[in-house]
Amino acid sequence: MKLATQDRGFFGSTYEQKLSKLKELGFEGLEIDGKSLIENYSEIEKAVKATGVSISSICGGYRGWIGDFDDEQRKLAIADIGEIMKRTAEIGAAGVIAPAAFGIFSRKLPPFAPPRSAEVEREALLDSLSKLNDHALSTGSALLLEPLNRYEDHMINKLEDAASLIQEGGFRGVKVIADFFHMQIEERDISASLRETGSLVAHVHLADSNRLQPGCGHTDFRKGFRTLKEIGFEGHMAVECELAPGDGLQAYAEMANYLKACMQ
Ligand code: LER
Ligand code: MN
Repeated sequence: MKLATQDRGFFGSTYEQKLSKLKELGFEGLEIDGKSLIENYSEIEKAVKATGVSISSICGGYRGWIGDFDDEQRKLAIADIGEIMKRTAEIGAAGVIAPAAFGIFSRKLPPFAPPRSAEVEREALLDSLSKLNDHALSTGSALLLEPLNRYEDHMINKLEDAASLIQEGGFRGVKVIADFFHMQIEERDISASLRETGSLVAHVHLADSNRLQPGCGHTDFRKGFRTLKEIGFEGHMAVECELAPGDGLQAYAEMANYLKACMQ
């Protein structure tokens, strides 16, 4: 298992500066968005070669959502992610992360009932996943399907929701990303859910229970990491969190020490 993080302004302004700073802090990968990957591809490729730090994964940087209510927006998401996947495979990242949607509807907030039936939503998701599975297989990349908590999405909240869609479609190019922040809200037992999802878990997001940096909340990372090891997970775990007030670089140095201790 390797540590990665999403980008921060204080890592530097060029990709070589960013990746060098991450190496110094004890991280092995950087998660970036798809637009940045496409627009800065040759700079990023050079920086990866020069520093030996990888681009772990791609998150965001496309239009619409794969489960968008608006069919035109859903098609844009499929087309954009397909384009991003070509570069994702080339740079050696695990895949492109996509939730069903982010922030378009929550069953826990008024008006409580989404505009489409569960059957229609599932059909739309299966259609998007089938097309993205083809893109993933033809580019050698993967779609990393991300369950989000109930306040951010109403379609895929648990690891088993993502796994069930993948299994129904037999999508070999679609995997699951397990985000500790969402899991501590949605899963009854994080370790049991990780075990059940098994080899479909291809990427991880890290934030503590309050979405601050790991070590600033009450999530049991030691237990979760032990389970990830048991199921043979060897990918990147990318920090995606808010930072408690204070010096950012200092927070990153402490976080790296804390996470490494939890991984032992
Ligand atoms: C949003 O809360 C989140 O976890 C992101 O990774 C969405 O892709
Ligand atoms: Mn996430």
